[in-house]
Amino acid sequence: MKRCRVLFIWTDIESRIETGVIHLGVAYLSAALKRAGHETALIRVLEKIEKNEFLRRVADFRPHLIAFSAMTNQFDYCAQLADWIKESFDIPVLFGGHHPSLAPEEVIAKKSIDMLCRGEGEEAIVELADCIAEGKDYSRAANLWVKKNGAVVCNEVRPVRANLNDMPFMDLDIFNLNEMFPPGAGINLHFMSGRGCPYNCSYCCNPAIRRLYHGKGRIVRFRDVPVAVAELKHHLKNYPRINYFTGQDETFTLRKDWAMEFCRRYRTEVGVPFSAMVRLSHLDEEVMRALKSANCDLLRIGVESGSEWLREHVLRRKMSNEQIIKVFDLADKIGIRTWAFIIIGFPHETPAMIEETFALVRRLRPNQTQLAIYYPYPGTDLYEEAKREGWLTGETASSYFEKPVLNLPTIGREQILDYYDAFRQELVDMAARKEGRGVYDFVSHIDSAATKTDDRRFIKITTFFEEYPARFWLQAHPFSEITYNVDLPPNGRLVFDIGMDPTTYKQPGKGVRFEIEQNGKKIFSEYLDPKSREKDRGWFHFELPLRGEGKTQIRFRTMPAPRSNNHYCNAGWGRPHIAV
Ligand code: B12
Ligand code: SF4
Repeated sequence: MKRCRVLFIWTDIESRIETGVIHLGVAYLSAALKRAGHETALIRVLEKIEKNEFLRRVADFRPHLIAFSAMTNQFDYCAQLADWIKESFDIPVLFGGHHPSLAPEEVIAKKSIDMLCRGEGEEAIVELADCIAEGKDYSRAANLWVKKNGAVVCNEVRPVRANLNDMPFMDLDIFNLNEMFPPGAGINLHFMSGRGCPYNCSYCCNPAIRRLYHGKGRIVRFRDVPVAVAELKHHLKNYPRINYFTGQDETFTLRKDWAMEFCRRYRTEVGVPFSAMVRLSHLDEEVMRALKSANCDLLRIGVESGSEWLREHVLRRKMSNEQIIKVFDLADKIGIRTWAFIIIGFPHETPAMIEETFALVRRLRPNQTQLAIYYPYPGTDLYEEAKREGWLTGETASSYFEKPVLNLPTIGREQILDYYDAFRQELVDMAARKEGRGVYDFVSHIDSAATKTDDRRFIKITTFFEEYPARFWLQAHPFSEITYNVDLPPNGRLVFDIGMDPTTYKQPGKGVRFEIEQNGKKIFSEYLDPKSREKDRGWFHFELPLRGEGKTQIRFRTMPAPRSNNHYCNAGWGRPHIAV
């Protein structure tokens, strides 16, 4: 059989995700395609890309099929890339992922999108690639919506794949992990052991996906523990630099017997630290102790709101604040770090409810908190309500950290943003204190700093999993200048790392000069050129004594090497903070 060359495209524009993250969907789809004898490659777009550069990369692979994976927030940008492709090449363009699955009419209406896949895509994309390779008609392939002769053929999804045990393990080679993570650094690998969730939270896509598969089998599935563990061992063997696993199953402990068995096996057969996402109602002391003994050092827990009324009546998550506090306290007692997911700006939410959320988080004292602004995802119950009530504005956002997109009668958009900005800073300071990271965390005060960049350049905060725990970094695309006015404690030390985004190492250009001034006087200057000097690859740690106390100005500056093409030149200040 002939081979089909499938080129995946995954964009991640301004969604503030960690650099060292893989796409599990693409990893499994690529594995399924390779097992069927096809070829795959991936273009990962992390910042807006120039048209010619993008088209050159597409042409390099000579694909027979272009496969976009698109979540709602990234869809507009993906659609633009699809337009560019169609202007230059005659290659079929397929969209898959949550947005095409749950908003298929909107997606298929785009002129440059030839077809979409709803739901899980392994079988569908293999069938499609087989047909393309053999020159056969694929318009009747289950899960696909295909444009044909001016109409759209809408095929049903195929039955749920009941047995996850025989799926091939993720294809990690497609991501170039060794380039994503700088030499010498560990790799944090994301994994998932099962699929589906039985709950009905009104803001989440899982119930909508379950509805898509109504009558097609049970959507909640777990792989057998030996298989799930075997996959992790397999990756560990191929990538010995893996020193952390991040669990992405949303309800890892849903089946207690499964979780207990996983912990037992993981402890003896894998052992490297890992984190798990868990639903509060499935966390008792026994499970938590088992997780701890298996080397789970972080539990990521959905709290969402501090208002019991909102949780029960709007979010459909009936649990008491007391129950939540008990779980976080227990984690503290057992010695597992905690991460709380929080969202503000929900329909029906009032300022008083947001205050309740903040009060609860202050009480929980999580090690990390992810604060998001509610975004309505098509197909979810809350989205449908917002649509019915006329709260949708038609605006979109490239991430759920950007801005509210609903006009709600209970709270204004500006007010949500004010709460968001104020609390985000408090949260990073709270985390810094709990994790012992000094007295002033520059990352948390970025909004009050004066920043300066020029035209296409930016300063943003990202988390970067070069090693665990994740480092926050101020990512700057030179030239950049960030000026803080700090109330300096006596004997303060400035603690920070410098480095460049490893994904830029192989790109054209040169290095970056990093400078720091205290009250206008240069106290630090260092040049890194990891593109041409191996020894400059990685993160470099510094601690500088700061003179004086009280009102002090600290300025961080990054500058590209003069006269060099430094389009790819992201420089980072790794977790700068003041310690005493
Ligand atoms: C892990 C995870 C992440 C990770 C990894 C993201 C990634 N791109 O893989 C991180 C933390 C980085 C993340 C970030 C975001 N996430 Co997220 N994330 C998840 C989570 C918990 C699991 C996803 C997963 O790995 N599933 C397992 C794999 C195997 O499934 P899959 O990726 O869905 O892929 C399957 C199918 O969708 C399909 N498929 C997917 N792509 C394609 C492409 C083609 C061509 C085909 C044929 C099929 C296909 O086939 C795959 C295999 O069966 C889900 C919740 C969930 N249960 O799905 C939320 C979820 C996907 N995330 C969500 C969101 C909103 C985001 C962000 C936009 C948030 C933000 N910052 O604003 C970003 C976007 C990042 C990005 N640009 O990709 C939403 C998506 C909603 C929507 N309608 O788009 C979800 C559903 C959570 C929710 N709110 O309900 N996320
Ligand atoms: S929010 Fe969590 S528990 Fe609720 S439906 Fe989604 S995945 Fe399940």
